[in-house]
Amino acid sequence: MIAAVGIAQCAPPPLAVSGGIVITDGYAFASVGSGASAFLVIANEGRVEDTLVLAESPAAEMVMPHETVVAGGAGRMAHLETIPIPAGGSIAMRSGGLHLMMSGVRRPLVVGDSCELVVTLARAGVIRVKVPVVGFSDRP
Ligand SMILES: [Cu+2]
Repeated sequence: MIAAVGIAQCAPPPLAVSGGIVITDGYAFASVGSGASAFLVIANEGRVEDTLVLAESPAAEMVMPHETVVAGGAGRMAHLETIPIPAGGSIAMRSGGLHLMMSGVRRPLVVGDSCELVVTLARAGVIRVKVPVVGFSDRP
């Protein structure tokens, strides 16, 4: 009980706040070959839906929003053109769900590094965040 309250009160500050959009809890996994994946929690505190329309990173040639869909016991990744962020709601990327797939990583992302991500929202515009690079075992 006490621990749960403590965690809630010690939530880290947002990575970015812009145009009603609040980005928290970002990280990227260490790269494997020229690929890596990155995760953000994007909340929309505004009264109208916003939409993630583009993701980029100076660390990679391409960043694509993906969603892992499990069908018949096998995971498959679907490319999403856009990700709606509902008014008053949020989307939480996680391993095995929504994620940002980085390909053509320019130099290896190593645990302890940080990585810049640039997301563009239809309403809030361009938002830059810096996220830590973590190991696979550091996250569920
Ligand atoms: Cu993917």
